[in-house]
Amino acid sequence: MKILRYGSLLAAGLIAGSVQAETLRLSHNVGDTTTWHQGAERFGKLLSDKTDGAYDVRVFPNAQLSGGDQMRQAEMVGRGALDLVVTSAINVTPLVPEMAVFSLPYLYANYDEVDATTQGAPGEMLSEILLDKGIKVLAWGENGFREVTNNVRPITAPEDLEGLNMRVAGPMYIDVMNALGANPQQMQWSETLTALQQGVVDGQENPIGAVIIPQQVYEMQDYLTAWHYSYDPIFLGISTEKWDSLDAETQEAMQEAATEAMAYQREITREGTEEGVDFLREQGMEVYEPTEEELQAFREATQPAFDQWAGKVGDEIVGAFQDAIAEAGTSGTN
Ligand code: X2X
Repeated sequence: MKILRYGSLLAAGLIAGSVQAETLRLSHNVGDTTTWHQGAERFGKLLSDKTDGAYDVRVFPNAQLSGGDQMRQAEMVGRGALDLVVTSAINVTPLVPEMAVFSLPYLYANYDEVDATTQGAPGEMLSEILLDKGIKVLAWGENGFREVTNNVRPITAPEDLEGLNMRVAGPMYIDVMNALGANPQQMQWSETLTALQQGVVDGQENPIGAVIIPQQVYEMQDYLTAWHYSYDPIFLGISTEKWDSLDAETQEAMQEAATEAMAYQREITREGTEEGVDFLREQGMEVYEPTEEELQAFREATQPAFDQWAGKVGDEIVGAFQDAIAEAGTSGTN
């Protein structure tokens, strides 16, 4: 049915000599070497294949379409000014504070726990809220566990962060860094590499596979601590205005393309992260992997920020996440 329909559309267009794919614009806020970008490109390819070329997705990196403002993308998609977005949860917290739930410090211990929420009912709760804001979440992907890097000293305990100038992405991380005694500064990702290079800030925190390696953060940072302090999912979303204008078959093709593309994106991100620590060491970074006791010290130090943000998210959502996490158990690997 689907093939027939697009096939006949295509044939009609060919006869008329006017086959015009509809172009959809997709915005994301990291560079074109990242797994975010690869996931977005894969989505475009799959959508085009599944609709016999009726749709063409143009991927714009580095938040170009929102004037370099990574937090504005979600709001723009919400009001239909952008068709599609790939962004991470933390970027949506100014619009939807509940999105901070995923990134609460030390909420997750491993990927099994992550998947029990992003790929399950708890993730749906957030999708529902986003739908009310005009954003339909098609699928969840992965930015990853955010690891801290800096140029001053190895970080093995909360005290080591004292006085470091740290670039952070969003409001919750300001509170987390303050709890740890650092001097946080909110900055666009697109401006961060230059800021690190010029020593405007001492450090930053981002996931290894999705961002640190593809964006060559190791070229400008000496120390990394794999403290897994906060998880950050990404999602592929479409404006509800655009979604509602599509017929059921196109919606189905798009949903399939998104699900497959984000599964691929999660896979390559996890692979990149797993191989990443060795790679970073080869590049000359000093990588520190904290012991369980050391992690506990970071967990305790960040507890006030957890409590404060759990309050903003609300008991119902935090409880649903914690229940799903408890059920997933702690037997997985990180
Ligand atoms: O800005 C960041 O640090 C990034 C790329 O991880 C996010 O989009 C939150």
